[in-house]
Amino acid sequence: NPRLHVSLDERRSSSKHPVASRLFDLMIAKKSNLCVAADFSSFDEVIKLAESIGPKIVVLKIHVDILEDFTLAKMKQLKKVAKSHEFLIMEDRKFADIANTVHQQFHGGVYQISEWADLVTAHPLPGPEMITHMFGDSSSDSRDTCGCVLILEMSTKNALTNPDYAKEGAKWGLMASDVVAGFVAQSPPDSDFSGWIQFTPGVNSASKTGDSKGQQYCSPAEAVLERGADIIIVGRGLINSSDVVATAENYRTEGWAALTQRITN
Ligand code: S5P
Repeated sequence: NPRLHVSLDERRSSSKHPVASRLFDLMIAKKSNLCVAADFSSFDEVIKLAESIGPKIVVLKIHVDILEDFTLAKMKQLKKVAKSHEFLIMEDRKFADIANTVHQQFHGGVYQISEWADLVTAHPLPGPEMITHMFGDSSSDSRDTCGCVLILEMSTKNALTNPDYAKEGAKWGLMASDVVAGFVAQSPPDSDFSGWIQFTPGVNSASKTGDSKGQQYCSPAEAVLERGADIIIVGRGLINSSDVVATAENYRTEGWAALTQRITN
């Protein structure tokens, strides 16, 4: 797949979504393709982590619905940290309903996701109309401030996201280029469009097997060189380590070296 060897500068200029362009800029400036999954139940702990590893990451991924102490005031605090350390916030909501419902889940409720998320994940399962309409009509402000990240393939054992599903989802994602900034996958998509960004979760340097509950792991180098990851998503491999800053630096170095090697080869 030629897309894998295109420079980040070139990819930035072919990107069709402002959030994808911003993310390419951050990757280049910070020499980082690290996204950390801050899966804590305490928002204070998420903020503390973000303050310490902020300079090393380009995206902080959260699951807002596992936070026991969520308030919009604390989200404001996290947004401040994101602004000063220059990283994006991804809400891993994995929307998977009809557009009308997803639209309400995105803008409404207690979490007000559209107020603060730079990126939000969604399954292509409900079909292309959901993707096109999830943020609202084509004049909606959210289209410029938030990018959809489509879950084309999952990292788990026996996932139903087979190659046909991923291919169809990728096709729909490409048709909605004003909504979709990237995708989550375990292998590069068929398309050679290089303006969107591949996120690959299931990355852990310490565990080659998985978590005994279906999660499967590979190393940062394997994710980038063999699976096509532009950005590696690291959760427990980092957040449970005793020195998160040193661990973040290790993942950043290894991930970035692999990406540079892939592009120049
Ligand atoms: O296929 C997927 C998609 C995602 S977004 N597999 C995943 O594991 N994820 C997310 O990545 C998951 O929800 C979690 O937040 C993170 C992986 O965490 P880890 O602790 O296993 O590294």
